[in-house]
Amino acid sequence: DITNGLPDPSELMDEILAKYPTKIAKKRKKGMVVNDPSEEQEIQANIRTIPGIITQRGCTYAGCKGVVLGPTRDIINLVHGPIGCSFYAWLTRRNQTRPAEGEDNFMMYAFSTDMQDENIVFGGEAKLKDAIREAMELFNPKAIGIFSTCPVGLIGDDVHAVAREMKEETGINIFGFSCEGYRGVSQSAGHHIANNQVFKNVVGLNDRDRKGKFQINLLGEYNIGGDAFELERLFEEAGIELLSTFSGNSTIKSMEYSHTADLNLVMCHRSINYIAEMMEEKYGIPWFKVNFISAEGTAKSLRKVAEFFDDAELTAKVEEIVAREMAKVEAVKAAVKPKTEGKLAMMFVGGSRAHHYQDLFNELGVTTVSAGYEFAHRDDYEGRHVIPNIKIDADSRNIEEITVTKDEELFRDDLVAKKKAMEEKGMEFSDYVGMMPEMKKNSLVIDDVNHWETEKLIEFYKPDMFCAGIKEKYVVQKLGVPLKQLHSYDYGGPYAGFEGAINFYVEMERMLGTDIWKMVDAPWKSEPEIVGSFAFN
Ligand code: CFM
Ligand code: HCA
Repeated sequence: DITNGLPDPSELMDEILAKYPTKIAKKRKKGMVVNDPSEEQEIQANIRTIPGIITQRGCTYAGCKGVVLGPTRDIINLVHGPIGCSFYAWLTRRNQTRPAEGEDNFMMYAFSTDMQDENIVFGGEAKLKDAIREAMELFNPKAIGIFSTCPVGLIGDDVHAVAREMKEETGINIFGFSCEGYRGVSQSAGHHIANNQVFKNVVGLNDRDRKGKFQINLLGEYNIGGDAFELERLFEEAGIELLSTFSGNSTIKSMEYSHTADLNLVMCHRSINYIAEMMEEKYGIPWFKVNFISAEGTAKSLRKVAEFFDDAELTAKVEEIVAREMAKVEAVKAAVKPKTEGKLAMMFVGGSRAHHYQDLFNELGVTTVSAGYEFAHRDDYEGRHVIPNIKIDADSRNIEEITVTKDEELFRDDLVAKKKAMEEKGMEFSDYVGMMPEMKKNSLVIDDVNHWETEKLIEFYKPDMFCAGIKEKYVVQKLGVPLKQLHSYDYGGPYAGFEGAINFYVEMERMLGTDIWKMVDAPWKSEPEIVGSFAFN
Protein backbone atom coordinates (compact mmCIF):
# COMPACT_ATOMS: atom_id res chain seq x y z
CA ASP A 1 0.00 0.00 0.00
CA ILE A 2 1.62 3.22 -1.13
CA THR A 3 -1.20 5.59 -0.27
CA ASN A 4 0.79 6.80 2.70
CA GLY A 5 3.92 7.33 0.65
CA LEU A 6 6.70 5.06 -0.53
CA PRO A 7 8.59 2.91 1.97
CA ASP A 8 12.07 4.08 2.96
CA PRO A 9 14.46 1.86 0.97
CA SER A 10 17.54 2.58 3.13
CA GLU A 11 17.68 -0.95 4.51
CA LEU A 12 17.37 -2.39 1.03
CA MET A 13 20.28 -0.23 -0.05
CA ASP A 14 22.41 -1.50 2.85
CA GLU A 15 21.52 -5.07 2.00
CA ILE A 16 22.51 -4.57 -1.62
CA LEU A 17 25.79 -2.92 -0.69
CA ALA A 18 26.67 -5.53 1.96
CA LYS A 19 27.35 -8.02 -0.84
CA TYR A 20 30.15 -5.92 -2.34
CA PRO A 21 33.80 -5.57 -1.23
CA THR A 22 34.19 -2.35 0.82
CA LYS A 23 35.77 -0.30 -1.94
CA ILE A 24 33.13 -1.29 -4.48
CA ALA A 25 30.31 -0.70 -1.98
CA LYS A 26 31.61 2.81 -1.36
CA LYS A 27 31.55 3.52 -5.05
CA ARG A 28 28.15 1.97 -5.78
CA LYS A 29 26.61 3.89 -2.89
CA LYS A 30 27.36 7.19 -4.60
CA GLY A 31 25.25 6.05 -7.56
CA MET A 32 22.18 5.41 -5.36
CA VAL A 33 19.89 8.06 -3.97
CA VAL A 34 16.85 7.79 -1.72
CA ASN A 35 15.01 10.54 -3.52
CA ASP A 36 13.77 13.70 -1.87
CA PRO A 37 12.54 16.22 -4.42
CA SER A 38 12.58 19.00 -1.84
CA GLU A 39 16.36 18.66 -1.45
CA GLU A 40 19.17 19.38 -3.91
CA GLN A 41 20.60 15.88 -4.05
CA GLU A 42 23.63 14.64 -5.93
CA ILE A 43 24.14 11.35 -7.71
CA GLN A 44 27.30 9.91 -9.19
CA ALA A 45 26.88 9.12 -12.89
CA ASN A 46 28.80 8.66 -16.13
CA ILE A 47 31.67 6.79 -14.57
CA ARG A 48 33.31 3.53 -15.58
CA THR A 49 31.49 0.34 -14.60
CA ILE A 50 33.49 -1.80 -12.19
CA PRO A 51 34.82 -4.86 -14.05
CA GLY A 52 32.99 -8.01 -13.03
CA ILE A 53 29.66 -6.28 -12.53
CA ILE A 54 26.95 -7.30 -14.98
CA THR A 55 25.94 -3.89 -16.36
CA GLN A 56 23.15 -3.05 -18.82
CA ARG A 57 25.43 -0.69 -20.70
CA GLY A 58 26.64 -0.80 -24.29
CA CYS A 59 29.72 0.70 -25.93
CA THR A 60 30.83 3.90 -27.63
CA TYR A 61 30.52 2.38 -31.11
CA ALA A 62 26.88 1.48 -30.29
CA GLY A 63 26.11 5.07 -29.30
CA CYS A 64 27.74 6.50 -32.40
CA LYS A 65 26.90 4.09 -35.18
CA GLY A 66 23.71 2.47 -33.96
CA VAL A 67 22.08 5.34 -32.13
CA VAL A 68 22.92 8.67 -33.76
CA LEU A 69 23.85 7.75 -37.34
CA GLY A 70 21.88 4.52 -37.71
CA PRO A 71 18.40 5.90 -38.49
CA THR A 72 19.43 8.04 -41.51
CA ARG A 73 18.49 6.01 -44.57
CA ASP A 74 20.60 7.37 -47.41
CA ILE A 75 24.07 7.38 -45.88
CA ILE A 76 26.11 4.19 -46.04
CA ASN A 77 27.30 3.44 -42.52
CA LEU A 78 30.40 1.36 -43.09
CA VAL A 79 31.80 -0.41 -40.06
CA HIS A 80 35.54 -0.87 -40.07
CA GLY A 81 36.03 -3.93 -37.91
CA PRO A 82 35.31 -7.61 -37.39
CA ILE A 83 31.94 -8.76 -38.68
CA GLY A 84 30.39 -9.30 -35.23
CA CYS A 85 30.26 -5.56 -34.52
CA SER A 86 28.11 -5.13 -37.63
CA PHE A 87 25.92 -8.10 -36.97
CA TYR A 88 25.00 -6.87 -33.50
CA ALA A 89 24.14 -3.41 -34.84
CA TRP A 90 22.06 -4.75 -37.71
CA LEU A 91 18.53 -3.32 -37.41
CA THR A 92 18.10 -4.39 -33.80
CA ARG A 93 16.95 -0.94 -32.70
CA ARG A 94 13.62 -0.88 -34.57
CA ASN A 95 14.26 2.58 -36.00
CA GLN A 96 11.82 2.95 -38.87
CA THR A 97 11.98 4.95 -42.07
CA ARG A 98 9.77 5.83 -45.03
CA PRO A 99 11.69 6.53 -48.21
CA ALA A 100 9.85 8.30 -51.00
CA GLU A 101 9.40 6.42 -54.26
CA GLY A 102 12.82 5.79 -55.80
CA GLU A 103 14.72 7.22 -52.82
CA ASP A 104 17.75 5.41 -51.38
CA ASN A 105 17.32 3.32 -48.25
CA PHE A 106 20.38 1.43 -47.00
CA MET A 107 19.11 0.74 -43.51
CA MET A 108 18.42 -2.94 -44.02
CA TYR A 109 22.02 -3.61 -45.00
CA ALA A 110 25.00 -4.34 -42.74
CA PHE A 111 28.14 -2.81 -44.25
CA SER A 112 31.41 -4.06 -42.82
CA THR A 113 35.06 -4.40 -43.81
CA ASP A 114 35.03 -7.81 -42.11
CA MET A 115 38.54 -7.43 -40.67
CA GLN A 116 40.61 -10.59 -40.45
CA ASP A 117 43.78 -11.53 -38.50
CA GLU A 118 45.86 -10.42 -41.47
CA ASN A 119 44.39 -6.88 -41.29
CA ILE A 120 45.02 -6.72 -37.57
CA VAL A 121 48.69 -7.58 -38.13
CA PHE A 122 49.41 -5.65 -41.34
CA GLY A 123 46.78 -2.89 -41.13
CA GLY A 124 43.29 -2.58 -42.59
CA GLU A 125 43.36 0.74 -44.44
CA ALA A 126 43.71 -0.81 -47.91
CA LYS A 127 40.75 -3.07 -47.21
CA LEU A 128 38.73 -0.07 -46.03
CA LYS A 129 39.47 1.82 -49.25
CA ASP A 130 38.42 -1.19 -51.30
CA ALA A 131 35.20 -1.47 -49.32
CA ILE A 132 34.41 2.17 -50.06
CA ARG A 133 35.06 1.66 -53.77
CA GLU A 134 32.82 -1.42 -53.74
CA ALA A 135 30.04 0.48 -51.92
CA MET A 136 30.29 3.28 -54.50
CA GLU A 137 30.05 0.86 -57.38
CA LEU A 138 27.10 -1.07 -55.98
CA PHE A 139 25.04 1.69 -54.35
CA ASN A 140 26.30 5.09 -55.51
CA PRO A 141 25.40 6.75 -52.17
CA LYS A 142 25.42 10.48 -51.38
CA ALA A 143 27.55 9.98 -48.29
CA ILE A 144 29.54 7.35 -46.40
CA GLY A 145 30.33 7.29 -42.69
CA ILE A 146 33.18 5.09 -41.44
CA PHE A 147 32.88 3.70 -37.92
CA SER A 148 35.89 2.50 -35.97
CA THR A 149 35.49 -0.59 -33.81
CA CYS A 150 37.94 -1.49 -31.01
CA PRO A 151 40.74 -3.06 -33.07
CA VAL A 152 40.97 -0.02 -35.35
CA GLY A 153 42.20 2.19 -32.52
CA LEU A 154 44.44 -0.54 -31.19
CA ILE A 155 46.31 -1.09 -34.47
CA GLY A 156 46.26 2.59 -35.44
CA ASP A 157 44.38 2.57 -38.77
CA ASP A 158 43.67 6.22 -39.65
CA VAL A 159 40.03 6.27 -40.76
CA HIS A 160 40.09 10.06 -41.09
CA ALA A 161 42.98 10.03 -43.55
CA VAL A 162 41.25 7.28 -45.55
CA ALA A 163 38.03 9.34 -45.51
CA ARG A 164 39.81 12.42 -46.85
CA GLU A 165 41.54 10.45 -49.57
CA MET A 166 38.37 8.66 -50.65
CA LYS A 167 36.31 11.83 -50.56
CA GLU A 168 38.77 13.22 -53.08
CA GLU A 169 38.69 10.07 -55.20
CA THR A 170 34.90 9.57 -55.25
CA GLY A 171 33.67 13.16 -55.02
CA ILE A 172 31.04 12.33 -52.38
CA ASN A 173 30.91 13.27 -48.70
CA ILE A 174 32.92 10.74 -46.68
CA PHE A 175 33.86 11.15 -43.03
CA GLY A 176 35.09 8.94 -40.22
CA PHE A 177 34.32 8.41 -36.54
CA SER A 178 36.88 7.47 -33.89
CA CYS A 179 34.18 5.68 -31.95
CA GLU A 180 36.08 2.60 -30.79
CA GLY A 181 33.93 0.70 -28.31
CA TYR A 182 36.34 1.15 -25.42
CA ARG A 183 36.45 4.96 -25.57
CA GLY A 184 34.57 6.63 -22.73
CA VAL A 185 32.50 4.64 -20.29
CA SER A 186 29.34 3.85 -22.29
CA GLN A 187 27.26 4.70 -25.36
CA SER A 188 27.32 8.30 -24.17
CA ALA A 189 30.81 9.01 -25.50
CA GLY A 190 29.64 7.69 -28.87
CA HIS A 191 26.80 10.20 -28.96
CA HIS A 192 29.28 13.01 -28.41
CA ILE A 193 31.66 11.78 -31.14
CA ALA A 194 28.73 11.38 -33.57
CA ASN A 195 27.39 14.86 -32.78
CA ASN A 196 30.78 16.47 -33.40
CA GLN A 197 31.33 14.79 -36.76
CA VAL A 198 27.78 15.31 -38.07
CA PHE A 199 27.95 18.96 -37.12
CA LYS A 200 31.36 19.39 -38.71
CA ASN A 201 30.76 17.39 -41.89
CA VAL A 202 27.06 17.67 -42.66
CA VAL A 203 25.19 20.55 -41.01
CA GLY A 204 25.33 23.76 -43.05
CA LEU A 205 26.40 22.19 -46.38
CA ASN A 206 23.24 23.27 -48.15
CA ASP A 207 21.24 26.46 -47.94
CA ARG A 208 17.58 25.99 -48.66
CA ASP A 209 15.10 28.78 -49.23
CA ARG A 210 12.45 29.14 -46.61
CA LYS A 211 9.34 27.09 -47.38
CA GLY A 212 7.41 27.39 -44.15
CA LYS A 213 6.52 30.22 -41.83
CA PHE A 214 7.70 28.22 -38.83
CA GLN A 215 10.74 26.02 -39.45
CA ILE A 216 12.01 23.61 -36.84
CA ASN A 217 14.30 20.61 -36.35
CA LEU A 218 13.50 17.80 -34.00
CA LEU A 219 16.64 16.60 -32.22
CA GLY A 220 16.94 13.30 -30.35
CA GLU A 221 13.93 11.53 -31.87
CA TYR A 222 15.01 8.26 -33.48
CA ASN A 223 11.69 6.95 -34.77
CA ILE A 224 11.70 3.78 -32.71
CA GLY A 225 8.52 1.85 -33.48
CA GLY A 226 7.33 4.80 -35.63
CA ASP A 227 7.35 7.50 -32.91
CA ALA A 228 8.62 10.17 -35.33
CA PHE A 229 5.80 9.45 -37.79
CA GLU A 230 3.30 10.44 -35.08
CA LEU A 231 5.08 13.73 -34.49
CA GLU A 232 5.53 14.51 -38.18
CA ARG A 233 1.75 14.28 -38.57
CA LEU A 234 1.14 16.69 -35.69
CA PHE A 235 3.64 19.27 -36.98
CA GLU A 236 2.24 19.09 -40.46
CA GLU A 237 -1.29 19.64 -39.30
CA ALA A 238 -0.21 22.57 -37.15
CA GLY A 239 1.53 24.19 -40.13
CA ILE A 240 5.01 23.74 -38.69
CA GLU A 241 7.67 22.82 -41.25
CA LEU A 242 9.89 20.04 -39.90
CA LEU A 243 13.19 20.47 -41.72
CA SER A 244 15.13 17.61 -40.25
CA THR A 245 15.00 15.05 -37.49
CA PHE A 246 18.28 14.01 -35.87
CA SER A 247 17.83 11.24 -36.60
CA GLY A 248 14.68 9.35 -37.35
CA ASN A 249 13.07 8.92 -40.75
CA SER A 250 15.90 11.22 -41.80
CA THR A 251 18.00 11.93 -44.88
CA ILE A 252 21.50 13.34 -45.08
CA LYS A 253 20.27 16.20 -47.26
CA SER A 254 17.75 17.37 -44.69
CA MET A 255 20.57 17.55 -42.15
CA GLU A 256 22.62 19.64 -44.57
CA TYR A 257 20.05 22.45 -44.52
CA SER A 258 18.93 22.00 -40.91
CA HIS A 259 20.84 25.17 -39.96
CA THR A 260 18.11 27.22 -41.67
CA ALA A 261 15.63 26.36 -38.89
CA ASP A 262 14.14 28.93 -36.50
CA LEU A 263 14.10 26.58 -33.55
CA ASN A 264 15.47 23.23 -32.36
CA LEU A 265 13.31 20.97 -30.21
CA VAL A 266 15.32 18.55 -28.10
CA MET A 267 13.57 15.29 -27.29
CA CYS A 268 16.42 13.07 -26.02
CA HIS A 269 18.76 15.60 -24.48
CA ARG A 270 21.39 13.06 -23.53
CA SER A 271 22.25 11.93 -27.03
CA ILE A 272 22.04 15.19 -28.97
CA ASN A 273 22.48 18.21 -26.69
CA TYR A 274 25.89 18.81 -28.27
CA ILE A 275 24.42 19.53 -31.73
CA ALA A 276 21.75 21.74 -30.16
CA GLU A 277 24.46 23.73 -28.38
CA MET A 278 26.69 23.95 -31.46
CA MET A 279 23.81 25.08 -33.69
CA GLU A 280 22.90 27.71 -31.15
CA GLU A 281 26.46 28.96 -30.99
CA LYS A 282 27.21 28.94 -34.72
CA TYR A 283 23.82 29.77 -36.25
CA GLY A 284 22.00 31.38 -33.34
CA ILE A 285 19.22 28.77 -33.35
CA PRO A 286 17.59 28.61 -29.91
CA TRP A 287 16.55 25.28 -28.46
CA PHE A 288 14.56 23.87 -25.60
CA LYS A 289 13.67 20.46 -24.24
CA VAL A 290 10.37 18.85 -25.16
CA ASN A 291 8.74 15.58 -24.16
CA PHE A 292 6.33 13.95 -26.58
CA ILE A 293 6.06 10.83 -24.42
CA SER A 294 2.68 11.14 -22.62
CA ALA A 295 -0.42 13.00 -23.76
CA GLU A 296 0.05 15.85 -21.28
CA GLY A 297 3.70 16.14 -22.31
CA THR A 298 2.74 16.29 -25.98
CA ALA A 299 0.15 19.00 -25.34
CA LYS A 300 2.63 20.96 -23.24
CA SER A 301 5.39 20.65 -25.83
CA LEU A 302 3.16 21.74 -28.72
CA ARG A 303 1.98 24.72 -26.70
CA LYS A 304 5.57 25.66 -25.91
CA VAL A 305 6.36 25.72 -29.65
CA ALA A 306 3.33 27.92 -30.30
CA GLU A 307 4.38 30.18 -27.47
CA PHE A 308 7.86 30.48 -28.94
CA PHE A 309 6.56 31.61 -32.35
CA ASP A 310 3.95 33.83 -30.72
CA ASP A 311 1.54 33.65 -33.66
CA ALA A 312 -2.24 33.77 -33.18
CA GLU A 313 -3.05 31.42 -36.04
CA LEU A 314 -0.53 28.81 -34.89
CA THR A 315 -1.72 29.04 -31.30
CA ALA A 316 -5.34 28.52 -32.38
CA LYS A 317 -4.39 25.54 -34.53
CA VAL A 318 -2.38 23.94 -31.73
CA GLU A 319 -5.28 24.42 -29.29
CA GLU A 320 -7.64 22.83 -31.80
CA ILE A 321 -5.38 19.79 -32.20
CA VAL A 322 -4.85 19.44 -28.45
CA ALA A 323 -8.59 19.66 -27.72
CA ARG A 324 -9.49 17.10 -30.37
CA GLU A 325 -6.72 14.64 -29.50
CA MET A 326 -7.11 14.97 -25.72
CA ALA A 327 -10.78 14.04 -26.05
CA LYS A 328 -9.75 10.75 -27.68
CA VAL A 329 -6.99 10.21 -25.13
CA GLU A 330 -9.27 10.91 -22.15
CA ALA A 331 -11.87 8.41 -23.38
CA VAL A 332 -9.32 5.57 -23.52
CA LYS A 333 -7.71 6.65 -20.26
CA ALA A 334 -11.05 6.62 -18.47
CA ALA A 335 -11.55 3.01 -19.54
CA VAL A 336 -8.03 1.85 -18.70
CA LYS A 337 -7.05 3.80 -15.59
CA PRO A 338 -9.37 2.05 -13.10
CA LYS A 339 -7.52 -1.18 -13.95
CA THR A 340 -4.01 0.24 -13.73
CA GLU A 341 -4.27 2.73 -10.89
CA GLY A 342 -2.17 1.97 -7.82
CA LYS A 343 0.22 -0.37 -9.64
CA LEU A 344 3.98 -0.04 -9.24
CA ALA A 345 6.58 0.28 -11.97
CA MET A 346 10.35 0.36 -12.16
CA MET A 347 12.42 1.51 -15.14
CA PHE A 348 16.09 1.27 -15.94
CA VAL A 349 16.76 2.48 -19.47
CA GLY A 350 19.33 4.46 -21.45
CA GLY A 351 19.69 8.15 -20.90
CA SER A 352 16.24 9.66 -21.27
CA ARG A 353 13.36 7.19 -21.38
CA ALA A 354 13.62 6.17 -17.71
CA HIS A 355 12.50 9.75 -17.08
CA HIS A 356 10.13 10.44 -20.00
CA TYR A 357 8.08 7.27 -19.55
CA GLN A 358 7.28 8.12 -15.95
CA ASP A 359 4.89 10.76 -17.31
CA LEU A 360 3.01 8.11 -19.30
CA PHE A 361 2.76 5.87 -16.25
CA ASN A 362 1.58 8.80 -14.13
CA GLU A 363 -1.31 9.29 -16.55
CA LEU A 364 -2.40 5.73 -15.75
CA GLY A 365 -2.01 6.22 -11.99
CA VAL A 366 1.04 3.93 -11.94
CA THR A 367 3.80 4.97 -9.52
CA THR A 368 7.46 4.61 -10.39
CA VAL A 369 9.10 3.30 -7.21
CA SER A 370 12.63 3.00 -8.55
CA ALA A 371 14.36 4.17 -11.70
CA GLY A 372 17.71 4.95 -13.22
CA TYR A 373 19.62 5.50 -16.42
CA GLU A 374 22.29 3.30 -17.96
CA PHE A 375 24.61 6.08 -19.07
CA ALA A 376 23.06 9.49 -18.46
CA HIS A 377 25.03 12.29 -16.80
CA ARG A 378 24.26 14.14 -13.61
CA ASP A 379 22.24 16.83 -15.36
CA ASP A 380 19.79 14.23 -16.67
CA TYR A 381 19.17 13.14 -13.08
CA GLU A 382 19.43 16.37 -11.16
CA GLY A 383 18.19 18.79 -13.81
CA ARG A 384 18.24 22.38 -12.79
CA HIS A 385 20.00 21.62 -9.54
CA VAL A 386 23.29 20.74 -11.18
CA ILE A 387 25.95 23.34 -11.33
CA PRO A 388 28.55 20.94 -10.05
CA ASN A 389 31.76 21.67 -8.30
CA ILE A 390 34.14 19.50 -10.17
CA LYS A 391 37.13 17.34 -9.65
CA ILE A 392 38.33 15.81 -12.89
CA ASP A 393 40.17 12.66 -13.58
CA ALA A 394 41.68 13.03 -17.04
CA ASP A 395 40.77 9.64 -18.44
CA SER A 396 37.85 8.85 -16.13
CA ARG A 397 39.46 5.56 -15.23
CA ASN A 398 40.15 6.12 -11.57
CA ILE A 399 37.06 4.69 -10.00
CA GLU A 400 37.92 5.86 -6.49
CA GLU A 401 38.71 9.48 -7.15
CA ILE A 402 36.50 10.46 -10.02
CA THR A 403 33.43 12.47 -9.20
CA VAL A 404 32.42 13.69 -12.63
CA THR A 405 33.87 13.68 -16.12
CA LYS A 406 35.17 16.36 -18.43
CA ASP A 407 31.84 16.49 -20.21
CA GLU A 408 30.27 17.62 -17.03
CA GLU A 409 32.78 20.35 -16.50
CA LEU A 410 31.90 21.70 -19.92
CA PHE A 411 28.30 21.25 -18.95
CA ARG A 412 28.69 23.39 -15.85
CA ASP A 413 29.87 26.34 -17.94
CA ASP A 414 27.15 25.68 -20.50
CA LEU A 415 24.57 25.58 -17.80
CA VAL A 416 25.54 28.88 -16.27
CA ALA A 417 25.47 30.47 -19.74
CA LYS A 418 22.21 28.74 -20.57
CA LYS A 419 20.53 29.91 -17.40
CA LYS A 420 21.55 33.48 -18.16
CA ALA A 421 20.39 33.25 -21.79
CA MET A 422 17.05 31.71 -20.87
CA GLU A 423 16.39 34.28 -18.21
CA GLU A 424 17.26 37.06 -20.63
CA LYS A 425 14.67 35.65 -23.04
CA GLY A 426 12.16 35.63 -20.23
CA MET A 427 12.04 31.82 -20.16
CA GLU A 428 11.85 29.78 -17.02
CA PHE A 429 15.09 28.09 -16.12
CA SER A 430 13.12 25.50 -14.21
CA ASP A 431 12.05 24.07 -17.60
CA TYR A 432 15.49 22.56 -17.50
CA VAL A 433 14.48 19.62 -15.34
CA GLY A 434 15.77 16.12 -14.74
CA MET A 435 14.50 12.84 -13.34
CA MET A 436 15.04 13.27 -9.61
CA PRO A 437 13.12 16.50 -8.94
CA GLU A 438 10.09 14.88 -10.60
CA MET A 439 10.12 11.58 -8.71
CA LYS A 440 8.33 10.85 -5.45
CA LYS A 441 9.95 11.11 -2.05
CA ASN A 442 11.65 7.84 -1.02
CA SER A 443 11.75 6.48 -4.55
CA LEU A 444 15.11 4.81 -5.13
CA VAL A 445 17.21 6.25 -7.94
CA ILE A 446 20.08 4.06 -9.14
CA ASP A 447 22.63 4.79 -11.84
CA ASP A 448 24.01 1.98 -14.03
CA VAL A 449 21.99 -0.68 -12.20
CA ASN A 450 23.29 -4.25 -12.41
CA HIS A 451 21.78 -7.71 -12.27
CA TRP A 452 22.38 -8.30 -8.56
CA GLU A 453 20.73 -5.00 -7.69
CA THR A 454 17.82 -5.71 -10.06
CA GLU A 455 17.03 -8.98 -8.27
CA LYS A 456 17.11 -7.33 -4.85
CA LEU A 457 14.90 -4.46 -6.06
CA ILE A 458 12.31 -6.88 -7.39
CA GLU A 459 12.35 -8.87 -4.16
CA PHE A 460 11.77 -5.70 -2.11
CA TYR A 461 9.24 -3.77 -4.21
CA LYS A 462 7.44 -6.65 -5.96
CA PRO A 463 6.68 -4.30 -8.88
CA ASP A 464 3.79 -4.92 -11.28
CA MET A 465 5.85 -3.79 -14.24
CA PHE A 466 9.56 -3.66 -14.99
CA CYS A 467 10.80 -1.60 -17.95
CA ALA A 468 14.24 -2.26 -19.44
CA GLY A 469 15.84 -3.92 -22.47
CA ILE A 470 16.38 -7.29 -24.07
CA LYS A 471 19.20 -8.32 -21.74
CA GLU A 472 16.99 -7.92 -18.69
CA LYS A 473 13.71 -9.14 -20.17
CA TYR A 474 13.81 -12.88 -19.61
CA VAL A 475 15.57 -12.77 -16.25
CA VAL A 476 12.89 -10.43 -14.91
CA GLN A 477 10.02 -12.45 -16.37
CA LYS A 478 11.42 -15.57 -14.75
CA LEU A 479 11.16 -13.69 -11.46
CA GLY A 480 7.41 -13.42 -12.10
CA VAL A 481 7.30 -9.79 -13.25
CA PRO A 482 6.18 -8.61 -16.72
CA LEU A 483 8.84 -6.66 -18.59
CA LYS A 484 8.10 -4.01 -21.19
CA GLN A 485 11.04 -3.08 -23.35
CA LEU A 486 11.31 0.68 -23.51
CA HIS A 487 14.12 0.49 -26.07
CA SER A 488 12.52 -1.50 -28.88
CA TYR A 489 8.94 -1.43 -27.47
CA ASP A 490 9.06 -5.21 -28.00
CA TYR A 491 6.91 -5.49 -31.12
CA GLY A 492 4.73 -2.48 -30.27
CA GLY A 493 4.60 1.27 -30.59
CA PRO A 494 4.48 4.00 -31.57
CA TYR A 495 4.21 5.45 -28.07
CA ALA A 496 4.96 9.12 -28.81
CA GLY A 497 2.30 11.78 -29.27
CA PHE A 498 -1.41 11.39 -28.57
CA GLU A 499 -1.97 8.23 -30.61
CA GLY A 500 1.16 6.80 -29.04
CA ALA A 501 -0.16 7.46 -25.55
CA ILE A 502 -3.35 5.60 -26.43
CA ASN A 503 -1.31 2.66 -27.73
CA PHE A 504 0.66 2.60 -24.50
CA TYR A 505 -2.44 2.74 -22.27
CA VAL A 506 -3.93 -0.25 -24.10
CA GLU A 507 -0.65 -2.15 -23.90
CA MET A 508 -0.41 -1.50 -20.15
CA GLU A 509 -4.00 -2.58 -19.63
CA ARG A 510 -3.08 -5.86 -21.29
CA MET A 511 0.22 -6.40 -19.51
CA LEU A 512 -0.83 -5.24 -16.05
CA GLY A 513 -4.10 -7.13 -16.31
CA THR A 514 -2.60 -10.60 -16.44
CA ASP A 515 -1.15 -12.77 -13.70
CA ILE A 516 0.51 -15.09 -16.14
CA TRP A 517 4.08 -14.30 -15.04
CA LYS A 518 3.28 -15.07 -11.41
CA MET A 519 2.10 -18.52 -12.45
CA VAL A 520 5.35 -19.35 -14.16
CA ASP A 521 7.40 -21.28 -11.70
CA ALA A 522 10.78 -22.85 -12.14
CA PRO A 523 10.21 -26.65 -12.22
CA TRP A 524 12.95 -27.26 -9.65
CA LYS A 525 10.96 -25.35 -7.04
CA SER A 526 8.16 -27.88 -6.93
CA GLU A 527 9.61 -31.10 -8.34
CA PRO A 528 12.34 -33.26 -6.89
CA GLU A 529 15.62 -33.32 -8.76
CA ILE A 530 15.46 -35.43 -11.89
CA VAL A 531 17.57 -38.51 -11.29
CA GLY A 532 19.28 -40.11 -14.26
CA SER A 533 19.62 -43.86 -14.60
CA PHE A 534 21.34 -46.11 -17.10
CA ALA A 535 19.22 -47.93 -19.68
CA PHE A 536 21.02 -51.24 -19.15
CA ASN A 537 20.38 -51.29 -15.39
FE1 CFM B 1 18.23 8.86 -26.12
FE2 CFM B 1 17.28 6.99 -27.48
FE3 CFM B 1 17.47 6.95 -24.81
FE4 CFM B 1 19.73 6.89 -26.26
FE5 CFM B 1 19.83 4.14 -26.39
FE6 CFM B 1 17.38 4.26 -27.60
FE7 CFM B 1 17.56 4.25 -24.94
MO1 CFM B 1 18.21 2.18 -26.29
S1 CFM B 1 19.07 7.98 -27.90
S2 CFM B 1 19.27 7.91 -24.50
S3 CFM B 1 21.44 5.55 -26.51
S4 CFM B 1 16.19 8.04 -26.04
S5 CFM B 1 19.12 3.23 -28.10
S6 CFM B 1 16.37 5.67 -28.94
S7 CFM B 1 16.23 3.23 -26.22
S8 CFM B 1 19.34 3.19 -24.63
S9 CFM B 1 16.70 5.63 -23.36
C1 HCA C 1 22.28 0.14 -27.72
C2 HCA C 1 20.93 0.01 -28.38
C3 HCA C 1 19.81 -0.28 -27.43
C4 HCA C 1 19.89 -1.68 -26.85
C5 HCA C 1 18.60 -2.10 -26.26
C6 HCA C 1 18.54 -3.25 -25.31
C7 HCA C 1 18.50 -0.11 -28.23
O1 HCA C 1 22.39 0.64 -26.60
O2 HCA C 1 23.24 -0.21 -28.35
O3 HCA C 1 19.45 -3.47 -24.50
O4 HCA C 1 17.51 -3.90 -25.34
O5 HCA C 1 17.68 0.67 -27.83
O6 HCA C 1 18.35 -0.78 -29.24
O7 HCA C 1 19.83 0.66 -26.38
